[in-house]
Amino acid sequence: MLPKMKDTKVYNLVKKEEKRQKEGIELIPSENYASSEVRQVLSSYFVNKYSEGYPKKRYYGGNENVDELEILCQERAKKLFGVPFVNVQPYSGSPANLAVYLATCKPGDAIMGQALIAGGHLTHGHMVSATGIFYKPFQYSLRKDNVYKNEDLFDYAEIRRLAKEHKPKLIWVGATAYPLKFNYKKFAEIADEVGAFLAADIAHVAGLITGGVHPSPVPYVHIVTTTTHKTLRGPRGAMIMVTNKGLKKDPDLADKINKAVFPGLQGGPHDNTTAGIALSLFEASQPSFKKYATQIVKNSKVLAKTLMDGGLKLVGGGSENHLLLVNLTSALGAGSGVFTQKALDLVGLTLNKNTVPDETSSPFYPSGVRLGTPASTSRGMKEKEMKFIGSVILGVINLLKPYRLPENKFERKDYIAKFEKEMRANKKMKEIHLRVKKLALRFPIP
Ligand code: DSN
Repeated sequence: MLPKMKDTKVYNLVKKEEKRQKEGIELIPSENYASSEVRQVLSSYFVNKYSEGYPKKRYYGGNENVDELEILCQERAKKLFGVPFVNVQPYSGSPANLAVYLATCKPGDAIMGQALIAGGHLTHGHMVSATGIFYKPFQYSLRKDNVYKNEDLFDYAEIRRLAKEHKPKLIWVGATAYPLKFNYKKFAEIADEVGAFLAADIAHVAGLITGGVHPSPVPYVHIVTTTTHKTLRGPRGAMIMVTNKGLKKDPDLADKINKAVFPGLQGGPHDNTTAGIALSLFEASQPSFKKYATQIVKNSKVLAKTLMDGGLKLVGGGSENHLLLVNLTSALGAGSGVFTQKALDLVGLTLNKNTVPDETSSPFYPSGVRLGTPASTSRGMKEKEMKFIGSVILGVINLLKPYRLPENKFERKDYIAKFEKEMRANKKMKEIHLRVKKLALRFPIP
């Protein structure tokens, strides 16, 4: 409980956000609820400390407790993921990934990663990211023939061709919008053939890996990066791991990663976050976490089936992890992700509009939505609730049938404002919202 504060403005915003989270259902697949213990250590006295450097090698005094904490956090991460080295200081996923470039490449070197539009991440070489500005990206996409089948969606022949042609120093495997399991071995064969470092960005699936329901990239890749706040359910932060294979390729790799994080990119680590990560790694090593990870996938599969039975088209023909990517083009037309996101927000279901691999619209007006089950599963929701959520989504989408994204770009803003006004006034939407709120309140957040 937050005590009353003199600064009523910040206090009221915190309370409003608390109400929003409690009364709605979070379906953004990269979000989750950290435990109340994790939130408590985030506001512990560790928030006050400066600790540039690494354990036993700091630039400031008074770090005896921080040293012990960071070593504890490292040991837990190494054990949980089965790696010989970890850096737990990156502020979040993007700086962690940039540190990997600093450690393995020189500016201008060729790199490869999954294109953003095909479900990759900005930091895997998108042109607007520092990773696309300072390095030379060659991005791979998904198979061109059919991305709606429940089959591995990567075109390995094409990835191999690109790798052989451009000889990248670094190849990324990992995504932010990919609903199936990764075949890390196949990526490793390609990286090894061209002598590239292979880095797995497991931010989305880290909790599924530690929970034993998603394959681990550790035997196949040289480097692993992850955020700590997605399926892993910790505070907002990140880690970079080096595997035995990575140390074999370059015995100095761990040292290079450390130097890239500090002093290469960052200043003092956020010690309160290190405390939160250490605590969440403890939580993730408990048997209950395996059950949690198993339930995330069960829920995702039920939600996927409910939506597909209702006529929606899902990338990957369903879901094998925590995430679903829906193409709304046949249901609502190209560019309809924005209507779906806004309407579902109004009934208390939060998800995000997203491009689909065969996108015909634009990233700002994409034709899909991305949703997932990590947060709702943390609240204790199971298959029954997923069927309900799926039916709500189908019901809301049905109400959106009369709306189409105007072809004329200049008409879009006014059209969407009018759409929102009509949706807010819609009686059925109000009824659905009440039902969602009733369900949400039955499943408290930590
Ligand atoms: N923003 C994250 C996501 O939603 O997947 C990726 O950084």
